[in-house]
Amino acid sequence: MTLMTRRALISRGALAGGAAATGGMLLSGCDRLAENEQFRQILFSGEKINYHLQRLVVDRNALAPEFRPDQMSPRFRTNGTANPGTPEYGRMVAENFANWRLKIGGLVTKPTELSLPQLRSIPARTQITRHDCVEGWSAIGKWHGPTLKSLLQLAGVKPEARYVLFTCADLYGGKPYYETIDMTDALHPQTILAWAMNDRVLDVGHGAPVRLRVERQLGYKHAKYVMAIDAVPSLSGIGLGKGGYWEDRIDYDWFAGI
Ligand SMILES: Nc1nc2c(c(=O)[nH]1)N[C@H]1C(S)=C(S)[C@@H](COP(=O)(O)O)O[C@H]1N2
Ligand SMILES: [Mo]
Repeated sequence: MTLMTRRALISRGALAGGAAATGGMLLSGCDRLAENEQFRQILFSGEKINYHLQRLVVDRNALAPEFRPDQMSPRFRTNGTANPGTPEYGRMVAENFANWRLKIGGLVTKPTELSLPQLRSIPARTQITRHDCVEGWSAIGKWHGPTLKSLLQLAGVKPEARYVLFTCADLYGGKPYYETIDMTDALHPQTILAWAMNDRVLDVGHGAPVRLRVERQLGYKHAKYVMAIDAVPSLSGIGLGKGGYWEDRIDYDWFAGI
């Protein structure tokens, strides 16, 4: 719904700007629109209103549907980065992530680093959920890992924290992929750092060694290859300030609630 509305707005804006409204419009139109700061502001303020409206009418703590094992998709495709491909990541894979550490920092009283065995020893949740990508595909998979809430508590998240930032191992234009979620989603019982998928250790394609599952949000919010988790007071100063790689880049909604 929201995305369609915003796409409709985007295409109208592109037409007004004289851009061709066909085929590659979305990207080329958006690049042009990104230069039109006033138009960006209008879109962004609309998104803020939409976010607050959704918060009023939607129970943000409601659970996403969970499925039975026989409903799992026989194939779960990968999307976006399927291998970060950097020398650093290549080394981590070769070492079976023995020297990988998950850094939990920002607005916390005890900045924490967890090895993979440590992360795997934390009580975990298992959930079979549907992943919905904004590009129009869905898949049902089984995910297993500790809740983000338990990790934030471990590090002593401070009350001033309003968002959680995920920094990933894969680079886009030389910089790590990043995403943010608010505290409602961060503390949601189905928001987990998954280290296993479909009863196997998470593979490289789906974000090894850990990836976020934030089940009330669209696919691009589910950061793969998570290296660092930071509790932050606001979104300003992160990337271009809209809270995520795609949000900054092609105006995807920051709030991608489903
Ligand atoms: N680090 C990172 N996380 C990412 C992406 C990415 O490119 N890099 N793509 C996102 C998108 S658009 C989707 S739909 C899902 C795809 O997850 P999958 O590859 O496990 O299907 O990961 C999301 N998380
Ligand atoms: Mo996606």
